Amino acid sequence: MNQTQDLHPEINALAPAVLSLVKQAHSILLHCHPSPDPDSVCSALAMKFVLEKMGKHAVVIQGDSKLPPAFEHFPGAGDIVRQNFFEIDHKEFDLFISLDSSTIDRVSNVQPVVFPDYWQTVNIDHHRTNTRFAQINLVADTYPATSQILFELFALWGVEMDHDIAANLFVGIYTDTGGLKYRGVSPKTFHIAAALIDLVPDFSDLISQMENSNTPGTIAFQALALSHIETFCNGQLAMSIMTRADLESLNIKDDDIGTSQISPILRSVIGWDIDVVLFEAETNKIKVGLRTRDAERFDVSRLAVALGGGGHKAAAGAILAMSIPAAKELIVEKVKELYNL
Ligand SMILES: [Mn+2]
Repeated sequence: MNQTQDLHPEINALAPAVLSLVKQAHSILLHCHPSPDPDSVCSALAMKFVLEKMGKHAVVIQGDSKLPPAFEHFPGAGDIVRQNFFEIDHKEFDLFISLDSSTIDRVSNVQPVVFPDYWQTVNIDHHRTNTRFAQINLVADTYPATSQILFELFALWGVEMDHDIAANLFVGIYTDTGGLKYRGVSPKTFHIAAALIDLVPDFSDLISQMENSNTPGTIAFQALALSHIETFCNGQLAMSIMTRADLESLNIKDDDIGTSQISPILRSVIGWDIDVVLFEAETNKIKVGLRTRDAERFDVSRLAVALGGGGHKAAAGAILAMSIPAAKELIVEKVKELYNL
């Protein structure tokens, strides 16, 4: 496998600087982003294992959202500290490594995040909308997963892979690529996945446990989402819109909600070029998931940025502090403006 040839220049250039910060550090803080996906959680867990191999003290906090039950089988998940950024003692740490987070409010959106001046900070990510909010920013936006960046970073650091590191990196890559099928997946991604599963003979169980952790509420959410679709812009924009009252009437809990389970169904419809899943997480807190069938014509990361969020060309998101009708109106207006619909 020819890995070094097409290594992202930022990985090559910044690997030594990040390693030297790690070597100087005593205690390192890692986090999961709000509404974490496996790439967020698994890249943090893989990094934690690597830091511990180097003799460092490292802690992963779950951040703003409760760890989904489907992620409890990931190696090391049991040690994730169930606290957010503002519930921990910042003085216990001297290095912060943010993973899979494009903006500082992906660390927490409970209140504005300010890093203590005695921290060194590193931001490793693959979102094209990354705002480079840390001291060292390693952003490889052509990579399909943060976990793939870490695979190459660890190789440059000379880390010896083991089962638990490899299992987390594999799950991160597998899920962020929709099972190795999304754009951004290259022959290299398959080579890396193959190298990882060499160390993870139980990979099929890991994926199966994760994919088969639905609750009756998950299905209720899916049914609700699919029965609340409205289309706009000559049918090219499809929105699934759910109010707090809708969710409460079916007793749907936070754990039951996974917008990613709805998006592939919406995206599969011919003509629905842009898909939005929009629900009221709390009063005046609207979570918005954005997807498209055609990432070249309808780069939804632009829409996400226009809404104050971020993401990738084909998958992005935002959180809006407004009512459902206002959010709906704003999204339609931005879609018309950005894509001339
Ligand atoms: Mn990711």
